[in-house]
Amino acid sequence: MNEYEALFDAIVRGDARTATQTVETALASGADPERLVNGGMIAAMDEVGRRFEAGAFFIPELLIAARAMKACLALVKPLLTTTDRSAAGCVVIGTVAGDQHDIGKNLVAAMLEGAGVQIVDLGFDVGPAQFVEAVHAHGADILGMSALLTTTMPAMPAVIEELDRARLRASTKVMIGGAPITPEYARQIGADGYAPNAAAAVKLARSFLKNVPGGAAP
Ligand code: B1M
Repeated sequence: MNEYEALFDAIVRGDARTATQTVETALASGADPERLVNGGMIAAMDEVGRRFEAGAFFIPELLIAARAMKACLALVKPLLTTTDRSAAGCVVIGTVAGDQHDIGKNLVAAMLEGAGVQIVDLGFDVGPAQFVEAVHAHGADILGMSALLTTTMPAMPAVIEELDRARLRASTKVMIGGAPITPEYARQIGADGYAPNAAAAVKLARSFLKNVPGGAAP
């Protein structure tokens, strides 16, 4: 079993100790942190989701797998730095109201931070007022929302409406993501962009920050 398979296996089993040891050993022998995330960790969470859907896993298995994933993510987070750190700007980010899934959002936040962006992470189950107050308080350039449940997707347009009411819509780019989100949905609710994964989220944020004074170079 190679290091990616070992990591995949440990996370699916919810064995945080083996998973973190595998990450530490792999990093010490020069493994690419992004490959560990994409090749081992995310693939493992997808498998956990499949087993949950098939009725083979229940909430406790989801929780212990998520705990193992988070412990591994904490180890690679400081290493998720892009070589180009010129994307100055501020992003307020959170998972929308009613939704507790924060692993993907944390990954996006870590990658953005690694790209030199200031991150205000509001956590999960974040309501419209909290998002908008944070944008106002930090003078954020971008508001980022994550949703993993089809039932919490409608919380996204509610945040955009609140931003509009606070007269902050024109000065704030809105980017969204999460497993059930599509580019069509982003267009439909009037978001400025959608990213399917953390690397694409960094690209999208950089494209928005091009026009910010002191932001990413064109
Ligand atoms: Co839940 N869950 N869960 N869960 N869970 C899913 C999402 C589900 C698809 C599982 C399934 O049935 N196959 C399903 C949703 C079905 C649907 O809505 N159609 C589901 C369900 C049903 C539920 C509950 C309702 C179960 C129940 O109680 N009966 C419940 C809801 C609780 C709530 O939120 N109110 C629930 C609970 C949980 C746990 C708490 C146990 C745990 C979350 C722990 C945590 O996050 N702290 C959990 C988990 C772990 C999952 C799965 C297995 C894994 C999610 C994950 O972390 N993926 C998930 C199945 C799956 O997705 N395969 C599932 C890895 C992560 C890196 O990917 O989050 O997609 P992802 O993020 C990606 C991209 O989407 C993108 O970039 C990230 C990195 O590449 N992205 C963005 C994300 N946010 C972005 C923002 C951006 C840009 C890109 O810009 C701002």
